[in-house]
Amino acid sequence: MSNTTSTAVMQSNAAYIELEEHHSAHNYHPLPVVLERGEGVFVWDVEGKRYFDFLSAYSAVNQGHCHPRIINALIEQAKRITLTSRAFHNSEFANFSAYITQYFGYDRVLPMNTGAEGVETAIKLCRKWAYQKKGIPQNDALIVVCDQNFHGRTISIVSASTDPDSRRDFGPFTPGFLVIPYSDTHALAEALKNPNIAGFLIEPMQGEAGVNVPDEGFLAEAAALCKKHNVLFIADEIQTGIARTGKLLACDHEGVKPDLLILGKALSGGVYPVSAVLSSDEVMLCIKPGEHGSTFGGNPLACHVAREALEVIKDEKLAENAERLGQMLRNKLRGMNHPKIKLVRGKGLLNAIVINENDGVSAWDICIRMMERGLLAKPTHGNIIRFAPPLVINETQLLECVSIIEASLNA
Ligand code: IF1
Repeated sequence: MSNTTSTAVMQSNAAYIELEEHHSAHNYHPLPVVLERGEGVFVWDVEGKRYFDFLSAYSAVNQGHCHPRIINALIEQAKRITLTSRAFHNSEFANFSAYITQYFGYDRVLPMNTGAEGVETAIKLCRKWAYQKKGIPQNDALIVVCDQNFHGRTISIVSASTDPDSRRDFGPFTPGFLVIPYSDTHALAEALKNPNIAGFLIEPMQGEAGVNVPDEGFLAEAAALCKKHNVLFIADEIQTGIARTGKLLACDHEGVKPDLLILGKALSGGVYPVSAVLSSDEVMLCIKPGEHGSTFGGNPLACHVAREALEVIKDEKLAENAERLGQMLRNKLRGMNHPKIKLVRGKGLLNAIVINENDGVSAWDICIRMMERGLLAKPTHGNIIRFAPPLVINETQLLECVSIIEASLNA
């Protein structure tokens, strides 16, 4: 109670950090900066300092912070109606369903809120299909996943994870997952010999693993193998989708159309939690009324915001911009030939550098230096730094960011 008054007078980053540290769960280790405002590629901290955002809320704000069209859609819809539940129809959901299925070329959509719920939904759809259409015996369906995957934080999803931090002391786990190495056609072909395999769940580029790009041709080969064995190819494009990698979907780089497509994050431009699973009549209609859902899934506010967020992607040609500026970023980073940079990898504007920490200067230290110089990025898996600015970034801004990165490596 007494803190309500103190929040009003506080101003420094340190004061907010201390307050949060005392009262919130310690399930994150953020950079020591407290943000209070955002616009396009920029965010501002509580002391008024401006930064380039090179994380984009893990690719949720692809359209840039507080995009005026998306915020306007939010406000306009908030004044009309926000939530009806799916016990009744709502006009925005009807419009959104028609819009998003046409946008991505699918028969049907199932809306949810968070990415993890989208993945859970895809898993449930895949299992239903396995029993009803493929004829796998009850409770025997298996889903193949990849080593070092990241699909979210629910019990079933961490059951499919290989990351000790995600799993420790969270058991017992959900059965039904089979792990193979990422980007390994041979391992997939071997796994698919098991007739109880129902689906193959994959990130077309692994985010959490430190921006892992699969070998060229792998996605196309994997999709062909799945087709051959009557196994659903399930793409988790929650992070890679919606223009981030230089195409609308990362699967588009290899002309692959997933049987189940999972979207989240940028589906709302980071304005509101919206996720969705897209699929065919054959798969989607396996779930009947009462068998799956969510109070907030498909709510009018979410649907209106998401439709505008998708329109902005097309109108502002953000996939094209990500492709062009991503090439430029990787060229500039590689061109530095910097002893601190072991490797540069990525596609579009989803990139990472692997830091050489031999001199005792860690990736975390470099992120702190970049923060001091006005650029926010976060290390992942120890010595990897992800570079993923909003896709509305322009060439001048990108070059300024390259200078900040270089100065921080040199400092
Ligand atoms: C956290 C990572 C990114 C995702 C893919 C599903 C989800 C995510 C491919 C779940 C979420 C986030 C969540 C965030 C950290 C983050 C992340 F480093 F852990 F891997 F982005 F790179 N599929 N990714 O990337 O979506 O339920 O969170 O909406 O702190 O857990 P969600």
